Amino acid sequence: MKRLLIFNLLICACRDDYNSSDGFGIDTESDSTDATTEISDSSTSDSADGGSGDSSTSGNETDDTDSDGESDGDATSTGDGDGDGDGDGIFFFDEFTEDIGQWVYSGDDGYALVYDTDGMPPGSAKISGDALPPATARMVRQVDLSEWDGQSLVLQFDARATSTSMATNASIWVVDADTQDELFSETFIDDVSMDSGWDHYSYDLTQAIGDSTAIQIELGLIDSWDTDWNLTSWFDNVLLTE
Ligand SMILES: [Ca+2]
Ligand SMILES: [Ca+2]
Repeated sequence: MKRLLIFNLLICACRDDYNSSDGFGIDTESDSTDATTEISDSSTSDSADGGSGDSSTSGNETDDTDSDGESDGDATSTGDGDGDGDGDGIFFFDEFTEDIGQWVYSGDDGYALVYDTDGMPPGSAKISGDALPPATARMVRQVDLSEWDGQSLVLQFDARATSTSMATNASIWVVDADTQDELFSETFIDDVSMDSGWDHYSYDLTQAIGDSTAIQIELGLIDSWDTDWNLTSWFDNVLLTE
């Protein structure tokens, strides 16, 4: 609805300009100058937001104020509601090309979160270590949902887990960042043997989020054994979209 309103407003602004020009009988030469100016504005605006990039908040804010009303695509992409202002519907996409980015470790001291060269392609976040039960080891990333429109929220990632027994496991938790209430959890690699290999996982979190305005995405493993089974998990291509 928000996108439609913005688009309609831009169309109205454009029509008003057109009608007032006709109404005041501006001559052909003058119209031609206006048209040239508008084309010039349009061109500048489009190049400023980088075309496919839409990479900066300032770029879209500039587009919001342009009155040419033409279809540069920003009228529909500005209101994507993901709160980061880049108009692409992506909250974040972590490929771990160089480091673990904004993820932080949370869990038992016996485990640690580090950057690793394994991955899909190489470069991932790795959790490994050992602890006495009950213990979890998680990598956590906070997400601001205050601008989210509530329509759709999907988390995807690639994961691999290994151990030296049948204890290989990996889990996802989604937690309200303000109350720490658990909104969703699932053990998606559940006590399998040795090496799960890389696989892709996708979760529609739309219903689970409720009215939370900030959440934590948590990915990790559960250590339920006194024994050190060399539990390790890797995560790559973590993508949250609306
Ligand atoms: Ca990677
Ligand atoms: Ca253990």
